[in-house]
Amino acid sequence: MIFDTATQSLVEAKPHDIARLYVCGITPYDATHMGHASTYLAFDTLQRVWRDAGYLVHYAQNITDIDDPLLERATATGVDWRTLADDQIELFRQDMASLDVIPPDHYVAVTEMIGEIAEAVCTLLDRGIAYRVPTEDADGDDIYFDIAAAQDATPWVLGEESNLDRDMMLALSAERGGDPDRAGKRDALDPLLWRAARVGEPSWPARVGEGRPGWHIECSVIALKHLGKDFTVQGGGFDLVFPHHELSGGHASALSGHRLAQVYSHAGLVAYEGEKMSKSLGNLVLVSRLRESGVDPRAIRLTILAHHYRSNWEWTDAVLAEATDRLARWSAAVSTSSGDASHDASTQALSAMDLIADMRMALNNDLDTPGALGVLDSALMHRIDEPRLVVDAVRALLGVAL
Ligand code: 5CA
Ligand code: ZN
Repeated sequence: MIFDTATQSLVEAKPHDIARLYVCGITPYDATHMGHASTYLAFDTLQRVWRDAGYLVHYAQNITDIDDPLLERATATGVDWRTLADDQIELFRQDMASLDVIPPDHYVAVTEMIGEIAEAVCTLLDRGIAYRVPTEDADGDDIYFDIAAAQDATPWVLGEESNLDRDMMLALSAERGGDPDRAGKRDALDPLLWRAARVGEPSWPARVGEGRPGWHIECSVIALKHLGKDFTVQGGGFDLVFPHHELSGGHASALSGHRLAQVYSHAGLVAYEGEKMSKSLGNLVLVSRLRESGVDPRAIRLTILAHHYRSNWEWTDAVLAEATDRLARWSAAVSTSSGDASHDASTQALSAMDLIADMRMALNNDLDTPGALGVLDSALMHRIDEPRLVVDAVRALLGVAL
């Protein structure tokens, strides 16, 4: 069972055969902060629970390696945007590996998909679900998605995923990369599909006109290509509910005639020093810096897992210290339990299989990692009959090697 943002309820994310998962990837600058790590660990847990239940998992993730914020950062720091993106992607990969996150099967950069995204924009134009808006500072037109036309032509309905009212949508669109005040649009909420080439900005030749893709269409096209339509779970942080997931759902529906995904799942946001940890505010705790300062990545992982994935929580030194203690306690407990040194052999040992069943039950209930940690905390105070089984289960289900 997992919580679905669209229906606001717990639903079975139970694939028929293969579990297909898409999680929105990084825009590669200021990687990898604890907010990123927390979101990717939430879906890593989902993948582990599916695998444990015997499903094959197909997992795709994008890299937004061309977008306004990345270009702005490159300009501000005088670094070539490609170099910035490549360095940050490499750092992200290392951080994820250090945290034992199972990598996606398809890890796809937007810049590898420009041709296919441009063709999708052509298709939407041909179907009358996209339109051109003339520009003053470019030779070609910008191209926008026509929300009203998409709702007429497809089963998709604006708001069915986010459940927000129009005023809220307008506010969030302005805040999160949209341009509700752009003149010439049919609806203020219509999102950009294709941006005509501007002087000094990277662009690619295409049938729709030289330019580069908008944000939401990238994820729709990458997900459709690698997972197909109507896949099992679309994931990301809670900041992506609107406009990003709502509109990538609209684009996918306009392209395929089907829903993007069966379940929309969102991870809560990690804060630091009182505010959402974000690149724009600069209040970042980076995985790589903690690693450099000698923090055990398993303790970082346990810090994140100690919070339910849907809760908003704050990174502090204290939560890291608690996780470091827990790691030490668990490690000591499994080695003592194996050697049986300090436990009274005459008392009844706890059954490893029962303990593992309790962990599974917690995780199957909307990925309740704090519950699973609690099961281990209390069980590991006792002698366990087969501690190796527990070590294996903690490794497989929680990604922590004791
Ligand atoms: N490239 C887009 C998605 S297509 C993007 O949002 N990139 S990002 O680098 O800003 O974020 C990468 C992932 O981390 C997204 O799923 C986002 O929702 C999540 N995220 C960002 N900040 C936080 C935070 N403070 N807490 C939890 N998750 C976060
Ligand atoms: Zn995305």
